[in-house]
Amino acid sequence: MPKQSYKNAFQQFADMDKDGEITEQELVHYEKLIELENEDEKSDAQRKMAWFSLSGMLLYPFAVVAANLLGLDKAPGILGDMAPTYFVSVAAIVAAFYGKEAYVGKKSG
Ligand SMILES: [Ca+2]
Repeated sequence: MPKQSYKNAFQQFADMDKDGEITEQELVHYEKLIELENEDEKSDAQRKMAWFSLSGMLLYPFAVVAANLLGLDKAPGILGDMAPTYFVSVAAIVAAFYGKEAYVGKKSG
């Protein structure tokens, strides 16, 4: 049953002139469409990841302060020890993202 409905959905989507047949041209078009959609999703995910990393970096000092205020006496020290590794890793992620954006923008623009 699910197999059937999947096929129907595919047929409806790929069959652009709705004549009930999927020609090679329609298949190529469909393939391109899916490819573009995936590309879009991928760049969305990467953008989200870069923003998440960046906000983590910006909120890091507040986490140290918050841990201190909460009376977690060891947490600020541990966070402080982690900071160098953390900042370098996040900077690498963010740099990779913007580098890629710049490269792709240059290539297509
Ligand atoms: Ca058709």
